[in-house]
Amino acid sequence: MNKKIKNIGFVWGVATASYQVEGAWMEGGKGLSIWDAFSHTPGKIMNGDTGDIACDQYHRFEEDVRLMKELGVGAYRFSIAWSRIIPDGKGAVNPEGVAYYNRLIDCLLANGIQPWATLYHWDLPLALQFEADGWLSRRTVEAFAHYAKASFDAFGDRVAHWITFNEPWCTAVLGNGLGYFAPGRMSPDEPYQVAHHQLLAHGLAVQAFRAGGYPGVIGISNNCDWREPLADTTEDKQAAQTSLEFFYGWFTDPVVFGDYPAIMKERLGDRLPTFSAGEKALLKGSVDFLGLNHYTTQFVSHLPAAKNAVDKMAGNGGMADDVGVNLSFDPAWETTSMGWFVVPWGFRKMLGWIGRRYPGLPLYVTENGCAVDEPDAAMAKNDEFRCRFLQSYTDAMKQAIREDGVDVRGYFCWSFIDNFEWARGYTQRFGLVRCEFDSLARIPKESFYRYQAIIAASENLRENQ
Ligand code: PNW
Repeated sequence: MNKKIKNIGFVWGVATASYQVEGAWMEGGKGLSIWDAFSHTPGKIMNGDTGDIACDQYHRFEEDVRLMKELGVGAYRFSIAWSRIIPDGKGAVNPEGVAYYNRLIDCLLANGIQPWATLYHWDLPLALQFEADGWLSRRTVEAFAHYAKASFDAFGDRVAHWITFNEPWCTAVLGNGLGYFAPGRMSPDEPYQVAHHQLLAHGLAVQAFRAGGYPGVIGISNNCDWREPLADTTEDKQAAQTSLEFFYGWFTDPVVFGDYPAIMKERLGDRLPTFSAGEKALLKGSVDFLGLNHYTTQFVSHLPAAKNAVDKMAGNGGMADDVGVNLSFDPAWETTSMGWFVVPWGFRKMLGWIGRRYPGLPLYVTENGCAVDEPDAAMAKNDEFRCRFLQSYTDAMKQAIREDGVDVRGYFCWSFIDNFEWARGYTQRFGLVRCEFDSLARIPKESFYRYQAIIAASENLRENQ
């Protein structure tokens, strides 16, 4: 029997986020966001860098779209800055903000590139942090639903792929646990509250999307590193499973099954907020697809229960004590300039784990890529490390699709262009295209051409299953 699956499609794309590339931080009627405030706070960002100008994509998107077309991608994943659409977070829509994304979306479509819009990539309107305590409050949940509906109304006729939240884990753990990202708070319990409110906001946005009858599909982009058991023991295997449930499961179980993983409820007791019956129903099945942002792998071993969460917050990924695991790595692994380990087989295993836990949902890799130390344009143009990274990770993904049968439908490289890398400022370069941050010139790197070749060679990726 012919088992060929024809025309199911596979999308190759590139990704960015508003605060990291747009610049124009006080233009077009935009309100301030928590990242504007955070980056302007002394000591928070390496070298005192800010996203005030970034890659200036706000003014240069036409050039960027031209380069994307040359690259051969079928989709561009960007994020909408909430504070451009609704400057104070909850009031009237700003027509100039809508006009900017209309220009971007129309330019993409005119060049045959599908716009994939993320609603929240961390740049919360500052007014909501001041007035409503940000994601600690239900008022922010309601404001998000209002903003999401305004975006669907403005762009839903042309944007067929929506992502509600980018990596709510980072907002929770890095923003409200370790204080490393905006809003810069340090707490053992706030991550769970902030996570809870982001999940409810996701649920309300999806409800509005479905009720509104907009064409297209909606999902969420959750990040997860692979966790490999250190030893082949029941305890370490259980530790790896627990670790993955506390990471990807924390944000994915609720939107698929309607509740948190049982292990989280057991471990955290009343530190973990609970969903009412109505909220469970709202969340259950609230994604048409899953997104995975994946960067690295670590080993996991069992750690006897430790209760001292506050003292140990900064160790081993922050929540290691709640999770009850110890993280480690193989010194032979190569690292990126972020210090992240390059382990393509971990990516393959990660995709398999998601495919088994959440069967029936299409999976998109909404971010994968690496930072390389590229002090000058000549070194950037010769980014052999990134070429090898992309080749090995996309090869691992192809194995997951063809050999393990995982329903992966697309891959987005992070990132299209070097950009503002959050707390690390401009010290980390993730782009296929170099950005000269003084002249704002764009220079394609060797990896741009490698990715172009990977795309060209993979036209029928899903055909022979
Ligand atoms: C993701 N971690 O961030 C984001 O979605 C991007 O905006 C970012 O530029 C990219 O990955 C590279 O960092 C992450 O510490 C930041 O585990 C930190 C972590 C993971 C993802």
